[in-house]
Amino acid sequence: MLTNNKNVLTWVDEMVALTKPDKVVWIDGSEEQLIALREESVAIGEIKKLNEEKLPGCYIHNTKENDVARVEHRTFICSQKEEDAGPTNNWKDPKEMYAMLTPMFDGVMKGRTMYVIPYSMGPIGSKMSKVGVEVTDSIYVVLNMDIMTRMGKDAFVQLGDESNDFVRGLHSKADIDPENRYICHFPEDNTIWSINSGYGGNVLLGKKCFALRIASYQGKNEGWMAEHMLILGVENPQGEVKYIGAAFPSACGKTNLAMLIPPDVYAKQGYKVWCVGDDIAWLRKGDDGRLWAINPENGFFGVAPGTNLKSNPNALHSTEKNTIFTNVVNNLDDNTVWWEGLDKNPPENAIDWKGNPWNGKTSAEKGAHPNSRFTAPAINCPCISSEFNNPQGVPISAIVFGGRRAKTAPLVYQSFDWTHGVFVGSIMASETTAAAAGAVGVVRRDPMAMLPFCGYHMGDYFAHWLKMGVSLGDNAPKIFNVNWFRTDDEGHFIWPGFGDNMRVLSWILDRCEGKADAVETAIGYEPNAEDINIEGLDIDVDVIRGLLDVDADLWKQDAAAIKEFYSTFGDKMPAALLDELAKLEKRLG
Ligand code: GTP
Ligand code: SPV
Ligand code: MN
Repeated sequence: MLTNNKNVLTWVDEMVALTKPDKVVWIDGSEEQLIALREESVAIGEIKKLNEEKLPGCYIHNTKENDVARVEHRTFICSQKEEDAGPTNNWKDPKEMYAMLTPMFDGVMKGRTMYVIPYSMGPIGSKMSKVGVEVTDSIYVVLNMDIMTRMGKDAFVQLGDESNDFVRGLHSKADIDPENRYICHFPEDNTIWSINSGYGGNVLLGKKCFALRIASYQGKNEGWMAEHMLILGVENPQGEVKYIGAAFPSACGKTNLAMLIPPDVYAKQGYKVWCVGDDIAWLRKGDDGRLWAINPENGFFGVAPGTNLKSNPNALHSTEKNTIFTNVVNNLDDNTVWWEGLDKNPPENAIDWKGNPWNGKTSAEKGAHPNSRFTAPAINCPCISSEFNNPQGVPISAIVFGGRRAKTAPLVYQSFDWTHGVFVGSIMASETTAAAAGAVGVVRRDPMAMLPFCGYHMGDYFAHWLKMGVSLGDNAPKIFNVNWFRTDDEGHFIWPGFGDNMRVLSWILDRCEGKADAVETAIGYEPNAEDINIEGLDIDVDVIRGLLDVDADLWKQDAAAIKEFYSTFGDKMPAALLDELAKLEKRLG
C-alpha cells in the first residue's frame, strides 16, 4: 500500500471486490517497477520494443481495428438531473448507469492483474493540481499514464492522508467489445467508469475524462476553467515572454501551434516560441487579478500522420526516445516507425497498423491509421517552456479560438470585448476529423472546441465564461479567432500554416499591447492585410486580403445556423450571447 488515505483504500477495496482480479499491483512510479512492466507487456505481445539505437526506450502498440478513436456516441455524462448534462451530452441517470455497468464489471478482472495508478494532473505541489486514481487491467494504460501524468507515490503525497478530493477512475479492457463500450462520467461522484476500449482518449482517464469533463464541472463550481487549449509562450527579442491559450478541436493543429518554429524573418530578430502544453489548460484568476494557466499533463498524446521534420520538427524530436507509438507502421528493415506524411520514402518491408504485412511502395491502403498517435514525454520537447513545472502556471495575454473552415472564417479576427469573445468561441464550427469515430469532414458546431468534453450543460458553461470575464475585468485576456484551413476552388489550403502561423500570432500579441492597427468589420477587428508580415513567403498581399475577406452572405447563413444551435440550449442560453447574435445580424445588414 502506498497511502494511508482511508478514502482511497476503501474505494480500491470496493473496486477489487467488484472486478475480482487475481492480483493487485500498486504503481509507485519507480523505474524498477516500470522496467518490469515493460518487459511483461512485451512478453504478452501488447507492445513491441523498437530499435534501441535509433529509438531508445520506444515501443509500438496496435489497438483492435474497432478501437482507434474516441467514441462520442458511447460517452455519457451521468448527472442526477438530465438538464445538468445538457443537450450536447448523452445522459443517463447515475443509478441506472451504475446498475447497467456493475454486472459488466463484476468479475471482469478474473485471471488478470489490477494496477492501481495514483497520478497528479498538474505539477506536484501546485495549488492548481488535482489527484486521480485509476484502476485498470491494462499495462499499456500504466505505461501511457507514466508519460502523460505525474504518476506514482508523489501523487498520494499531493493528495494527503485525509482528503477525499480525488477522481476515481475504473477501467477494464474487458473484451474490447464495441457493442458494450461505455465511457461514463459521474461528475457529482468524482467518478469515471470506462469499459471495452484500449484506445487513448477512452482509457487514459486523466486526459479528456478527468482533465476536461470532470474538471470543467469542478471548475464551474470552484471558479476556474478547464479548457481544450494549448499554451505557448512567445519570447520577443528583448527576452519578454507573453503567453497564449488556444482552443482548436481535435486534430485541428494544437500540437503543431504549441511547438512552432518561427520563420526566418522572426527567428533572425530573436523571436522564440516555448511550449507549455499542447492539449489541455486549467485556468484560474491569480492573486494579481490576471488569468493564469497550467498544463495538467506531463506528455503529448499527439497525432502522428503529417508530423515531419518540416511541419513540426519539435514534435518529431519529442518522439525520438521513451515514446509509445500507437497504430503506426512498423518498418521491419530497421525496426523503426513510419506514418503517412513522415517522409516520401515509405518502407517496403513493413507491418501496417492492423498488423498485416505492408509495402508502402505498392499498397493502395494507408499504413498508419489517420488517428495514429505518439505518447511522448514533455521533457523531450526541444522547445519546452522553462515554466512547464511552475506551480503558479503562466499569465495568459490572449485566448485564441479556431477550427477547420474551408470558407466562412477569415485567417484571423479579434473580438470587440470579452462578451463578444465568448460569443466568438460559442459559435465555433469545424470539420470533423479522425480523432473521433464517425464521419470526417462534416462541419459541426463545436463551441470553444469543448463539444465532446464539457461535463455539464453548455448553456451553463457559456454563463461561466461570461462570469469569469466579469471577475477578470480589465485584466481579461483579449480574445481572437483564427482559421488556418481556408481552401481555394481546387480544395488546397491557401495559408501556408505551421511555422508561418507565427505571422498571425505576432499581430495578435501586437494587438494585446496596443501596437497594431485594426479594421472594424461586421464580425470583429481584422488586421490590415499589410499588417500580416509576408516577408519570405511566396504569397502576396492580395492573398492575405482574400484570406481576410468576410463574405456577408455566408455569414448570414451561418447566423441562421447559430440561431438554431442556440435554440437547443433553451432558457439556459445567456441573454448576453443572444444579444451578440442579434448585433451580428444587424451589422451584417
Ligand atoms: P488533438 O491531439 O486531436 O487534440 O489534435 P491537435 O489539435 O493537437 O492537432 P495537431 O497539431 O496534431 O494537427 C492535426 C493535423 O492538422 C495534422 O495532420 C497536421 O499536419 C494538421 N495541421 C496542423 N497545423 C496545421 C496548419 O497550420 N495548416 C494545415 N494545413 N494543417 C495543419
Ligand atoms: C483529442 O481527440 O482531442 C485528443 C486525443 O487529444 S484523445 O486523447 O483521444 O482525446
Ligand atoms: Mn485534443
